Amino acid sequence: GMSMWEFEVWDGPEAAAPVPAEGVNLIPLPVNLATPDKAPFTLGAGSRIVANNPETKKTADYLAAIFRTSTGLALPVVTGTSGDADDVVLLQTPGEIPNLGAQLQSEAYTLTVGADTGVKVTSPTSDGVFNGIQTLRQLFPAFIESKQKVIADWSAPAVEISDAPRFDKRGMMLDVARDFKRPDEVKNIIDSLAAYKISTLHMHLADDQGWRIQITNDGRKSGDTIDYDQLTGISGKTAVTKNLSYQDELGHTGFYTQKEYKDIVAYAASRHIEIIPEIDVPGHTSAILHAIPELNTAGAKPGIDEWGVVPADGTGNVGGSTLDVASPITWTFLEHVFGQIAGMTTSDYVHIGGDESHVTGHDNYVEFVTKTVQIIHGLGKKPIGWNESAIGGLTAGDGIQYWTGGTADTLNAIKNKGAKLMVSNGSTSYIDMKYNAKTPIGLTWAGTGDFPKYYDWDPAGTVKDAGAKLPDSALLGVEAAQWSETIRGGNQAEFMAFPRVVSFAEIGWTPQAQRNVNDFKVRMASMGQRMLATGTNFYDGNQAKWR
Ligand code: TNX
Repeated sequence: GMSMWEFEVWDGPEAAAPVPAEGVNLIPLPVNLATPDKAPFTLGAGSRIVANNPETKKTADYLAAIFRTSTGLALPVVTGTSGDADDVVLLQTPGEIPNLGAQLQSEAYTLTVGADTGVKVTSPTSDGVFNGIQTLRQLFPAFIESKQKVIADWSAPAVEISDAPRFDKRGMMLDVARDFKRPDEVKNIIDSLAAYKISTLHMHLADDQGWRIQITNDGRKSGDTIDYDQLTGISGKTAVTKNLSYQDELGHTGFYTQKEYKDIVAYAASRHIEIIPEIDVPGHTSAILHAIPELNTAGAKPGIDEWGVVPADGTGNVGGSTLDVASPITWTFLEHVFGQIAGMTTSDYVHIGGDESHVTGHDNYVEFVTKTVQIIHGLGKKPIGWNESAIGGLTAGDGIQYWTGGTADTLNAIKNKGAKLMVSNGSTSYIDMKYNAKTPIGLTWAGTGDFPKYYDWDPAGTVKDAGAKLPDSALLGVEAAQWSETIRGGNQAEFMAFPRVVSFAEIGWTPQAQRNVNDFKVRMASMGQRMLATGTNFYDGNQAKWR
C-alpha cells in the first residue's frame, strides 16, 4: 500500500468504523444532489470531451489526461457547445445557478450525468467548470484514477447536481521553511488537493530555520547595497537539524528559484488553486539575520555571537528572533523582498506572519506590523497575518488567520476595521499533530486525532461575538496548517495531511447544516481506493473502512 509506515499504529477499538455505502459517495458533499432512477452514463470508444472556450478546453485536457491513462480510451477533446449521449460537455456560460442560497456563485456549477443526457457540466466561471469535473471524477469507479491502464466498466450513476462552496478559501499550509519540499513534491500535493476542490495553498517560505525563495538584486533602490542572493545562498542551505521525532533524517535544505516558484504558481493555477506566500516577520527571522549581517542592528535579536554572526537556528524553538523596527535598513530590505514576492503572487493576499514575536516588545510589534501592512497595501495586495497581528493596523478586507489565544483583538479587527477571518485554530486545524500517540512523526501540543475530529466543528464559531457565531461573510475560509519540524519531504507531508485535509475541503464547501460526521465517515471510506490509485500517501486509521 501507499502508507509508508510498516509497523502498526493502533488507533483504539475498531467498532465505530462505518461500512461504505454503494453508489454515490462524494466529498465535498454537494449542496443539491439528486440521483434520478435512470441508466448510468458509460464512457466508451466514441466518447469525446467537448469544451466551449479556451479555459474549459484546459480543464478538458486535464480531465482527458487522467481518464485516458486508466481507460485507454481516445477521449478526443473537441470544441463545441453540445455533445452526444456518450460525450462529456464542459460549458462556461453566463447566468446565476439557482437554489444555492448564500453559497458562492463565483465557483458554482451544475453537473448532469445519465445514459440519455451524457455528461454536462455548466458554470458561469472556469473555476466552477473545474469544480464540476472534480465531482465527476468521484462518480466513476476509483480506478479511473489509476496511473496504468485497467479494464473496468467505466460507468457513472445518473445524477443531477447543483453546487457551490461556502467559502472562497479552502486551504492547506505547507511549511517549506523547516523542511524544504522540492517543486515536484509540491506539485504532487497540489494534484492531491485539487481532487477535493481545495482552492488555496499557503506556502510558509521563511522561518528561523531557512529561507526558501530566491530574491534577486534586480530593482534595488539607490543606496541599497544588501546582497539579496545571500538569503538563499546562505539560508537556503539550512533547515531543522534537531530531531524532534524518532527519525534520523534532518530537515531538507533548498530553495525555489523565481522561475521554479512562478512555475509552481502557474501549475497551481492550472488546478484552480491560488498560492498565498508567507514571509514571516518580525519574529521567526533568524534565517534572515543569519544571512544578511547588515540587518543585525541594535534592536535585532538574537544578535551576533562572539564570531560576529547570527548562527543558523536548527532547533524547533520559537520566539527568539526579531527584526529591528527602528532600523531604516530593515525597511529597505522588506520593501525589496515583499516587492518581489508580490510580483510573483497572483493571489490578492500576501502573508506577513506576525506570530510568536516574543522578543520584539509590544509597541515595536504594533509599529512593525502596521508598517508591513502599509508596504503590502502599497504593492496592491492585501496582507494576511497570524492572529497576533490583529493589533497592527489592518484595514477592510485584510486577513487575520486565527490559530491560538484570545479572540478579542481578532474580533475587534473584524467588527471595527472590516478585516476577514481565516480559521486555523490549532486543536482542529493543525495537521502536523500526530494522529495518535504512536504516530512516529508529528507534534502533540495542540492535541492528536484523525479526520473526524478535524471535521466536526464550525469555523464560524471559532471567534465568537458576544457568544454568537460570526456571519459567514466575515470569513475568508478555513485552512489546515502543516508545520514541518518533524516532517520530512512531500511523502510524509501527504501522510500527515491525508485524510485530515479532506475534512477541510468539506468544511469550507458544504453548508454547516448539511454536514454530519457519521455520514462523512461513510463517504470518506470511498476515498481510500482513490488515494491509492492517485498515489496520494495517507494514514489508514480505523475511522473509515477503506474500500
Ligand atoms: C506554532 S502556529 C507556530 C509555528 C510552529 C507550530 C508547531 C504558528 C503561527 N506558529 O512556528 O511550527 O506552532 O505546531
